[in-house]
Amino acid sequence: MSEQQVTPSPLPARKRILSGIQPTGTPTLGNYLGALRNWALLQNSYDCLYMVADLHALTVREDPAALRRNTRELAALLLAVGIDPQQHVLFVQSHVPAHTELAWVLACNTQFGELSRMTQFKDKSAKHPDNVNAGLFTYPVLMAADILVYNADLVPVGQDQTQHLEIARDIAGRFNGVYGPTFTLPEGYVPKAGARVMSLGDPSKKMSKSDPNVNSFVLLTDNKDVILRKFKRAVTDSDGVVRCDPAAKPGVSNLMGIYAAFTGQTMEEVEADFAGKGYGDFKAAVAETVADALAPVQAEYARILADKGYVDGVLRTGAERAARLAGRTVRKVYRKVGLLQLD
Ligand code: ATP
Ligand code: LTN
Repeated sequence: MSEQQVTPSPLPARKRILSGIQPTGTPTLGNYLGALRNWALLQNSYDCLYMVADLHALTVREDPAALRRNTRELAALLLAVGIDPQQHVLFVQSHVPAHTELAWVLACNTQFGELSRMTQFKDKSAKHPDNVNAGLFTYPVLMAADILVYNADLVPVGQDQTQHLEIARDIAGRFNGVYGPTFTLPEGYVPKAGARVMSLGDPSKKMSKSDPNVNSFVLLTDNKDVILRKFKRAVTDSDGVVRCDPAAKPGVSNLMGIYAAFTGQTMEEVEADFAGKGYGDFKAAVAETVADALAPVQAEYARILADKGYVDGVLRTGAERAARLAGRTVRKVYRKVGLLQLD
């Protein structure tokens, strides 16, 4: 009897993820719930490229030494939240020149009018009226290049970035229409809970790591005492009932959203658990939950940051792997748009 040779059918190629975070300071609870936590979770189902977006950080004035320090620390923090640099690619944006190379070509295929509609541009130029630079305006083009240069299928981000994703899709679709199929149209992945964590000091604004009011955000590196204090001071209202109503009770609803994002509960379940209890008890419970969830990340962070050589090694390997993938796309795009290539 002859033995039959069974050739295993190849595993279907996994879809690809790309996402980035700016090294403009230590990440907040908003960054964690809106993006970083999902970055870690999605590693089981996708091939992931995660990037520290240092070039994007230059759109606001940064102290050079602080930017350098923040970049390495952010990479360490990404490792601490569970990014696996063996299975996936972790790198720094400026280490892969293909991003800026592609960004120029995409800029020449993006209209002034569509960039003028970006709400982040309007918000950031209002915040820094003395520095409304061209980079702030073309920011979404570089972000589109970050995504398209890897032909990413999925981009996990918080809600504030969905408009930038839309423009990336528009640019990709238009380019494909003019030059033939080139780019994958990326989809956004915005979490159900925690997509838009609001400021603890002003719940009409999103929590942001560059907010000058340090009580408006919880940093991933804040210790338990600080976390308890910040939640205690969080702006709520005077009606004293733990009930979700984002329009009438934005502060309480935001705290409930944070709590639910960690416990996995629905808003109704949170309401039921705190029925008849005051804001003091509720805020303490939110703070405890957050502090307990962050404690293991903080311990890992301290351990990893102590080994600068390890972090830099990860980033060096990551940049090489990313550059190989991205370089291919840039060569293809340069050829398609008619830039002369010598043999
Ligand atoms: P900056 O304050 O410098 O503008 P940021 O805190 O908004 O920074 P980014 O680096 O721009 O942070 O964003 C990293 C990721 O975190 C993005 O996916 C973004 O959508 C997400 N994110 C930022 N803020 C929040 C928030 N308040 N709630 C949920 N997700 C958020
Ligand atoms: N603009 C993003 C950071 C960012 C990004 C990206 C996110 C830069 N490049 C590519 C997703 C994909 C922000 O969070 N402000």
